[in-house]
Amino acid sequence: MSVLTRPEPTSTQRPQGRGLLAALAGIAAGALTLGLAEVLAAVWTSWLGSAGTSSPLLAVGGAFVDRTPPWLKDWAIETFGTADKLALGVGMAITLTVVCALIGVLALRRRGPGIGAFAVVGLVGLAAVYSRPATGLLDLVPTALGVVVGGRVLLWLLDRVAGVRDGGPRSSHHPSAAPPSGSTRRSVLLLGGGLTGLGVLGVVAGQVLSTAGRAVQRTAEALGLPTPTRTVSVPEGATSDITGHTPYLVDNEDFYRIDTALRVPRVDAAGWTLRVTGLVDQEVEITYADLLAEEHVEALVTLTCVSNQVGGDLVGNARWLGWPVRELLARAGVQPEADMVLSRSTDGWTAGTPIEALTDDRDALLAVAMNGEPLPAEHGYPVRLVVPGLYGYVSATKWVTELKVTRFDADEGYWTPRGWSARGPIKTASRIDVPRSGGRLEPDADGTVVLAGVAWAQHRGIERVEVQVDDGDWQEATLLEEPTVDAWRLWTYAWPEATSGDHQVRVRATDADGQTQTEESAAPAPNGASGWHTVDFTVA
Ligand SMILES: Nc1nc2c(c(=O)[nH]1)N[C@H]1C(S)=C(S)[C@@H](COP(=O)(O)O)O[C@H]1N2
Ligand SMILES: [Mo]
Repeated sequence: MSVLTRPEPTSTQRPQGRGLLAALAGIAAGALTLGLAEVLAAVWTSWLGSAGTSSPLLAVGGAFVDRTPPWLKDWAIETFGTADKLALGVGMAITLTVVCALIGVLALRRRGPGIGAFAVVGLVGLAAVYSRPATGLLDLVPTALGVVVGGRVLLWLLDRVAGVRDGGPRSSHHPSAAPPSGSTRRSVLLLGGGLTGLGVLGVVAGQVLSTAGRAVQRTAEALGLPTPTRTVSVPEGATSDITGHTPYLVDNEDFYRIDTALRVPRVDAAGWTLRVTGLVDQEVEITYADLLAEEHVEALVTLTCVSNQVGGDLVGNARWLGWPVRELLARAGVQPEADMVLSRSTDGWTAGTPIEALTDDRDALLAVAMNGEPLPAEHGYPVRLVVPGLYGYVSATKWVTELKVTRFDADEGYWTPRGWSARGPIKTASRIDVPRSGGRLEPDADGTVVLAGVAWAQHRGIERVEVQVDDGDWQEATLLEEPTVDAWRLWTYAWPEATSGDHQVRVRATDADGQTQTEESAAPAPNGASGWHTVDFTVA
């Protein structure tokens, strides 16, 4: 296309190429805003020790997570599994890029509304930061500075874009066509790209600085773990050596992780305290050293997430070391009208646990160690709750700092107003590990094929597991040893005279109260999935 055949651009009719440059200007301004804010926020939290969230990215993400409806949460966990946080990050990056690009284009045409839109996005970020738990006015500084600098950069870049004459790269071959302002498409591209890169670098640096900044777990290492007054061991007969069969104890590195924390809280045990408040005779506050001085016990407890789908892997078993919660509650003196404990973590998340589950004789623990190691940061260092028999969302508070003794009609845990039941006893469930869906099994010399899996009905125990191959009769599986009713139980089933070809297998468990899992399938919301896990496979 030739410059000569086109009308001279007027103030309302600009050359097309400028739109793209303006979009780039918007993206660069947005990236710089975030880069600056994230670096400042990292410094803010580690130097000033702010307990709040000053990072605009974390704040917006956190505010979004807090408002996620149950169906979206289910879908995200089903689609992305424990990579749901990464997916959220990618989604946010795409959205922000598009919004900033549009703002750039708008600002090129109409300066006032464009800058206004930029300010509005900045205000949304500020509002998100301010809405986070434990956040004060000072936490707004990184984002506010970022927005001011980003806004200026946007104006400055737009001036360069406006100075670019139509004709683009060609003009560089004709000295006479050089733009009077001295900016060329190329120079604006370089500037925009460079500033975007700088901003992205800042965002990355912010994340690195804020996670690497503070060393944790030093206190645990210095103080050492308490020696349990009661230990547990896993009998050999609780685990199988079948390839693909879940191990009785899940390694800390492999243990599922579910929480609303976009960045794992790094809590310094030296400054940690746990307060018991609410309907108690006297408030009690203990330090980490106080806690370690108490008589700890070991317990095997299987945690389960209410979002676990039938056959899913949001379930894991570990050996926990902790002090029974009932001892601490007794010290505070629970008043008779109380029926719930609202436990709160450093990041403001809460769980509402029926008080009986914390005061009866089960091993409800203030846990400090998992499988013989201080709690990993992801699993709640320095201290978390572990309560046999209840889904994690109503019991397993990580980074716990407060136990408020209260009533179900006065308080509710984090997930309750978001569409989940106030009470969450774990439903009896069973899963097939071998074969995997679509898997292929080799029969042994006498034509037997071995199936294997796991079943759980925490605090009740597993009495029976049955499998059904194709349309055959239900057959009883062999149950491995069950050292405690608070943890899952592994099972195996040797299918004799397996015929080669395609098959389907289903599993169902019966708990020690005699209740068999229902076939009726239910989604995780509001109180846990139900149905029989079914797997298609082939026998060679
Ligand atoms: N502070 C905090 N604790 C929390 C959560 C959370 O979002 N924040 N999620 C709970 C849920 S829903 C589950 S299933 C368990 C998971 O514990 P894990 O990540 O150690 O497996 O932690 C519970 N404790
Ligand atoms: Mo959960």
